[in-house]
Amino acid sequence: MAKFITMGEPLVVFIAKEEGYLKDVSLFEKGLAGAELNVAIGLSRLGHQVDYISKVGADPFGEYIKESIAGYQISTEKIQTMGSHQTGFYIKSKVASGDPDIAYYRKNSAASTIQMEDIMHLSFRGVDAFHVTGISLALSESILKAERYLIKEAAINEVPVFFDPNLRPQLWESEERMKEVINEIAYMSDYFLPGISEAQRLTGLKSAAEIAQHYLIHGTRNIVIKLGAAGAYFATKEGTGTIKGFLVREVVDTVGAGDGFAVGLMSSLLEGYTIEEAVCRGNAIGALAVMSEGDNSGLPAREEMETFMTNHCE
Ligand code: KDG
Repeated sequence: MAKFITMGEPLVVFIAKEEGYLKDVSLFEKGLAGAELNVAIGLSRLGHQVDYISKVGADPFGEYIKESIAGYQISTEKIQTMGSHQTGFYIKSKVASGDPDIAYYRKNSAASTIQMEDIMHLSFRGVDAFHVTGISLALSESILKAERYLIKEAAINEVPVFFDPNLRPQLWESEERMKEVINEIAYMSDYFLPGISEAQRLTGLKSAAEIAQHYLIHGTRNIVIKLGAAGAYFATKEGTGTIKGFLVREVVDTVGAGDGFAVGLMSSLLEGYTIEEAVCRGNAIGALAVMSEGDNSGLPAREEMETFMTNHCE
């Protein structure tokens, strides 16, 4: 089994139990969230080892997060607890279709204070892949600096960097800054994993093929563009292709689908499968993720994933 590193902000999410504007909802269910944490949970469910680097506040949300993470057999050794800052959370609406509304309560959170001193000692020896998302890059200048350092260290140690832009404009000071930083990291990554509308926003280009060319020319080693229900398009040095998506019975909640895709793609590649097979597994776990309400509750154990995938890949 492979060993992964990821770093980011764990959040508590309160999921609305009734449809309507968030201001009107009175019943919420508590859950665990955070893009990098979702990925860590997904990889761990498939039997892989993950080092999750973060910080939480010395508060009930921080305790809940650490206890839940330990319950997923993910080590909490690299999660610092700090008294000076709080744990972030967010609330999410319930919708009949489309993406839910969200409201963040995370400014100056404990995780946003991650800095060079917290990660400088980290070793990539024995690590098989480093996972990065655009959410952590947006949290503060100090975490951005730390992520840049780790990406360079990963490259020195020949550890592939998987980068999901996870565009969250609310977290950036401006659209320009968001595009500038995300593209800078995309050009440095081994696998860049944008959704098609994210990639269009980042480049101003339209088709997946044009977008892929743009990134490959600028230094991105491989790119996989998520096309929603249509599957995903990939471009590597060896070639390009589109892998069809899976049939989804009912879209319950789209949040976390991209994380599911990353889990499928990364785990499969690291297990030695081809890019076509890996994109197929990405599509499968993305589909499973949208059929459940929680940000990571749809991420499958290996047997469930294999059952779902049987007879579905082409
Ligand atoms: O990718 C899913 C995440 O968006 C969700 O779990 C919450 O990390 C989160 C965020 O910042 O939106």
